[in-house]
Amino acid sequence: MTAIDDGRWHQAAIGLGGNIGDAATAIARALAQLDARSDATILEVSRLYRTPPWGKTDQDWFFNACAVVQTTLDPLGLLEACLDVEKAMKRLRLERWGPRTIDLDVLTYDTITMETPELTLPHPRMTSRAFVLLPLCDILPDHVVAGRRIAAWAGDADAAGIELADGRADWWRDRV
Ligand code: PH2
Ligand code: MG
Ligand code: MG
Repeated sequence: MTAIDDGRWHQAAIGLGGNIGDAATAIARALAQLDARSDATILEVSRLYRTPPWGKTDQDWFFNACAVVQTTLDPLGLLEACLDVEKAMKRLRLERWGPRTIDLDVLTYDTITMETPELTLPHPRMTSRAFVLLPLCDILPDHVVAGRRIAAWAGDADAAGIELADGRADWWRDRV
């Protein structure tokens, strides 16, 4: 694994989504749980979006958002922290790409590229998913992934149907 155990702060992007129950509140709580850790701080959160289901289309619409996280964890440590949040929130997932209460995906970590059975960075499908690119473009438009700025990827993405659900800065802080 790519061990970055230097005790210093790194910057990662996380994608969050859900479509069972009150997914907007689930996203807010997941962000608050990550932020409560001493080894991770939420630096910025995108606006909140309502998005049509991607991949498996016969399911409810999702809420989606992205966040920039500052962390001393290494990439696999951050993944574990995300999975811990999903577990603590008793994540319900019925099938791959199907309905779930909460999903946290590590999208980028500094400018690292890595491929392990547990984690591939950048997230291998992020450049084709408008439900990731639009929120990510709110907070990291100039970040380069696979040779292009997020803003460029977002401009090319098929954003059909995607709606703004909450455009307030820090919308998540009063939903917890
Ligand atoms: N997540 C998936 C599959 N499809 N579609 C939308 N709109 N938003 C998601 O977060 C999402 C999805 C698997 O993680
Ligand atoms: Mg996902
Ligand atoms: Mg996931």
